[in-house]
Amino acid sequence: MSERAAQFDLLFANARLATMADGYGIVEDGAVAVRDGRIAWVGSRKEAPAAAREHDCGGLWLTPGLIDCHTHIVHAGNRSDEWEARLNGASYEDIARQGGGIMSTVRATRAASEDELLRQSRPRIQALLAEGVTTLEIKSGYGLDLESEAKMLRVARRVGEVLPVNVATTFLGAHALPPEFAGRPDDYIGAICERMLPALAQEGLVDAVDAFCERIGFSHAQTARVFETARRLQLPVKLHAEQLSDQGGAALVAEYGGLSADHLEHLSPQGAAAMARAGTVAVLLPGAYYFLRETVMPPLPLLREAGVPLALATDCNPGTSPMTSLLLAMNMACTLWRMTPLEALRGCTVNAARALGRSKLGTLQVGKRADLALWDIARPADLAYAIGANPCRLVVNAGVPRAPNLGLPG
Ligand code: DI6
Ligand code: FE
Repeated sequence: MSERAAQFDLLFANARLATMADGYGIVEDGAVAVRDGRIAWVGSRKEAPAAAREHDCGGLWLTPGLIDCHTHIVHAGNRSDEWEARLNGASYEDIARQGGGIMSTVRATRAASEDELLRQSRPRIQALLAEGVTTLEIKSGYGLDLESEAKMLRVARRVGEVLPVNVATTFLGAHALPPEFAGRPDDYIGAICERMLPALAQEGLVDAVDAFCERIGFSHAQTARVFETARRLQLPVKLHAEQLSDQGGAALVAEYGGLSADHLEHLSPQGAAAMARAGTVAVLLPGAYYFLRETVMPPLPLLREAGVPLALATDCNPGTSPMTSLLLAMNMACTLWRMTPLEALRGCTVNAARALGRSKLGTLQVGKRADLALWDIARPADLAYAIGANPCRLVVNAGVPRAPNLGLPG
């Protein structure tokens, strides 16, 4: 081995690169060298350095690993029973009277042990990982008491230990009002601010803080109280904002320098302007839009005009987006909303990294974490174009290659 060879651990050679550094950032006949889990060199194969080992990419397309920046993927049970009942004519009231909806997921999640929660969540997460996802955000919000929220967040941390994925946790205690606080939402917000969030932050379980700011969730003023606590604990914030109505949530989260405002179907021009000024990312969630048969689209022309970075995510949850495919989210965003395939791919790479505040992720550039995905496609637009195909052939987590299906049968 020459002296130069020792400089790099592994060279991914003979690949077509979509670096996503600028636009698609295409490098035909490219190569990526890795050292200590980080990208150490990117360029044309002809100039590629020697490395201790070399992986021949066979002329396939290499992109940054995909990032799902908004999920509720750790939860117990599902709600296909309610969904079927509704399709057979049951009303929301019938279902609510039977204790259905979000509270049925809260009951199932509270009743599950950590092991059981992990066991049920694992196949959903593996489905994402099989499609090239290397970073995943996971929210709490189906526990709604200190012990159960801690359990969800510990399981989220364990996901990052037992599976090859980088996990960002988000505390979403202000997701729904737990039955113990019926009729007393301000008291529940008090419990979040005085007891729950400080304790969970102390245990190192919280990377960011979220809330559901909506008529059926928490008010602007209640959300602001949660954000004040987050600021005191030096935790970044994000928000489920303007999903069903305009509550001024986007401007509120921007005021707190928020990482992202998510959903945004009912965003106002003022909200978009505030996001642009603060650098708050718009995380769009086509799975929920589709599953709820929404008709008001997120205002893409407004967001583009204002210069707000656009990200996409699955919103994987049992009530409004039982979806475990980020590639499908890309297709839906292009088909339903006329996002471009370039916007969709940037939305699941560089802009999703930004929505998580992770500047070391999301592009193929020197110094970034070597999280990569290798695809058998003709061009990058194919990732958003195909419906139900999985062209992922190899995934790399911090420089370590793995089979997309983790080597599991089937
Ligand atoms: N917005 C949603 O669409 C989901 N949560 C949220 O804040 C719904 C979650 C559920 O129904 O379980
Ligand atoms: Fe959500």
